[in-house]
Amino acid sequence: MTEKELAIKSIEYRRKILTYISGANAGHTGGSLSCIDILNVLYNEILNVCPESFSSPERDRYIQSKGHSVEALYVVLADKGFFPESDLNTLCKYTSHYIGHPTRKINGIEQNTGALGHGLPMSVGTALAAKMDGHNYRVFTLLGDGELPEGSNWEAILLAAHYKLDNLCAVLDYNSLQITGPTAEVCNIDPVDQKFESFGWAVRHVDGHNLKQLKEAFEEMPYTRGKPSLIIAHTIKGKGVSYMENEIKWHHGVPNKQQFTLAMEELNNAYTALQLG
Ligand SMILES: Cc1ncc(C[n+]2csc(CCOP(=O)(O)OP(=O)(O)O)c2C)c(N)n1
Ligand SMILES: [Mg+2]
Repeated sequence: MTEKELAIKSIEYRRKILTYISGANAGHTGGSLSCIDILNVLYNEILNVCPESFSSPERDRYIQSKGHSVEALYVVLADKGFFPESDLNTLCKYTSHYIGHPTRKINGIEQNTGALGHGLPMSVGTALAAKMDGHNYRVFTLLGDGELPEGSNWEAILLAAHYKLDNLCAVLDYNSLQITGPTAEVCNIDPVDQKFESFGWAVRHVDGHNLKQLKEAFEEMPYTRGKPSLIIAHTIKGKGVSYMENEIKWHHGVPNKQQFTLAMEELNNAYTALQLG
């Protein structure tokens, strides 16, 4: 895909995230908008996985540890053909499997997540299994900055380095906010790069909304042979909708009719500007 095509996809995904969250009257709006560029690059440029290969042992694995942002994952999986997009009209409806956190009942989803602090440990196990079984697949996982204080992560960070898992790449969606406030105030994680490095990881910083930087960072992993890779993606919670950006209330806020119209207007304008540019 060209850079422009990828950028257009990001806007289309943002419109869909808001559409389905509004339809369900529930969802994690801010965190989905903050990670969607990361998922766009992963699924359209990096991951060796598609509906036809989803049962292949050699497929790349993506495990979304910050499971609450599942709406971002749903719109990307629908776009890649894992299920019909119309399924998302049932989001969070009684009896629907499309609930507010990832579940393996949905085609394309590798692991149930949502209780924070589980995705990285499962990714470490999956990457270790590849090494032990002689498979070449890679494992990618998405962490939130507010998720990182969960103690289970730090056992996993230690073990990933111990087992030299250079087939593992964790992406930190570093939007500096979590559910109740700024991450630095709730539980500071900085200097997070030095912490990972001291545990034996190789670390890169990128602008988490710059598709080119993201693509290069993924393509160049592992940064050091024998070390797991961490991409610290500096992001903006609510990215793409001016009144949602960096606002804690949009962690799981749902736009009302007027707010939805305004958001769509902004995204439509961005779409038109991109197409003309
Ligand atoms: C074990 C556990 N504790 C608490 C929660 C409630 N919770 C849901 S989202 C969230 C904040 C996560 O913040 P962050 O990881 O920064 O996510 P983002 O900003 O990307 O939405 C919390 C505490 C949870 N899902 N799991
Ligand atoms: Mg956060």
